[in-house]
Amino acid sequence: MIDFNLSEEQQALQSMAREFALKEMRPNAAKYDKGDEFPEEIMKKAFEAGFMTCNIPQEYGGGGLSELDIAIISEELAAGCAGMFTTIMATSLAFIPILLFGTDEQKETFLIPFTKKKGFASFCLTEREAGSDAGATKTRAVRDADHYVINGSKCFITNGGIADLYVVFALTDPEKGIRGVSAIVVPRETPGMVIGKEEDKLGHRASNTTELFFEDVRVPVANLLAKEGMGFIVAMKTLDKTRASVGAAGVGVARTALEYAVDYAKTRKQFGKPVALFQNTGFKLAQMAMEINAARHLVWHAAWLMDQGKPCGKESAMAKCFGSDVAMSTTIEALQLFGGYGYMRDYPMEKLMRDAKLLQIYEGTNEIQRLVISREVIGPIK
Ligand code: COS
Repeated sequence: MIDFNLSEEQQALQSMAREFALKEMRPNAAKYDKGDEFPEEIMKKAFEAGFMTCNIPQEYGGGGLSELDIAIISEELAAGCAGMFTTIMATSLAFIPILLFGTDEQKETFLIPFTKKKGFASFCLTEREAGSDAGATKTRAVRDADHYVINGSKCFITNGGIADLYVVFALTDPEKGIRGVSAIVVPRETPGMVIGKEEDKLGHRASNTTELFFEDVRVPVANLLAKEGMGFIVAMKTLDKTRASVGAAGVGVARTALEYAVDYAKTRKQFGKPVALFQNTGFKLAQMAMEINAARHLVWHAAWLMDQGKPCGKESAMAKCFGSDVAMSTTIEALQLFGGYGYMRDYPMEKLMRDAKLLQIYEGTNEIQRLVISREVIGPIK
């Protein structure tokens, strides 16, 4: 049975997230886009509203929301400000390896504190030489009695400078390559954790992105997730789950661009009439609306598969890839519709376009998404 109705609870969540985005995020988006200041107060309110911990099960004090619920919220928050959304999403991304592979004790130790007090977390996979080729990790974790000693570095880490907890992917057995990577939880206060420079980014400027250095960072073996050598699988399974929410963010960014474009087209007059009455404008708006709807359906389908416990790697990659491509094309077209005004910082269009770009890059570039999809589409070759 197919049902496109949202439940009453989902409609309430959607309204709450939309109100938060419109009241707290959107009016402050331009201010934090300058990148001089972190939106601490807004994040505090996001924590109080439950957005930061909504993917943590209720038994550990979180919201216990379904993937579809999270997709609905993600669209709304990203429609408010993609940079602020990224801070929230990156925190829940780092919870997922613990949720999927942690023991009960690890979940209690690492997740419950986040439900009691506002905090941020970081998923630390990418390195200078290990971006799309995520298995090429060089960071080392060497066993020393009942500890691991971690040395190496990570780059482009969202929340790197503000996180209280890091999930770090490091080689425990270099001989084994991809099968020698392990996932280890590192609390912020561990000696040897060095925060590198904060990146000056094109978009998502309300979010914090840094390098990280590990200098003889000692953590108990109890912080290992799953088993030694399972780190790559931990990372892949995590990304399978989270990529759809990047697609949802793409829908949110594109939807905002369309809303602004429709308003502008109805009020901007040229050649004696509103530009919305020119067929070229109408067709462009129709195209945007069509693609946004298609992207949302891909996102919701991927989320639904996850909620059913069904395989979702391909569908999650499709949702991420299509949703972020739609965000890019919609923001470019919407900016064009604004003409010269669209190019000016006084108007919201150029920020939306800059924000859309990162959605095509992070959590696996769209080229990687196409690789993941194509491998499944083609299947084994004899
Ligand atoms: N779920 C479970 N297992 C998976 C998996 C998945 N989604 N994807 C791969 N694996 C397993 C494979 O089955 C394989 O296991 P075996 O060795 O037992 O056969 C192993 O992992 C290696 O997989 P594969 O051969 O496909 O690895 P590749 O090096 O070809 O890389 C890609 C796979 C490119 C998909 C991966 O490196 C990737 O996703 N890169 C992008 C990383 C990324 O998203 N970075 C963003 C930063 S994090 S925000």
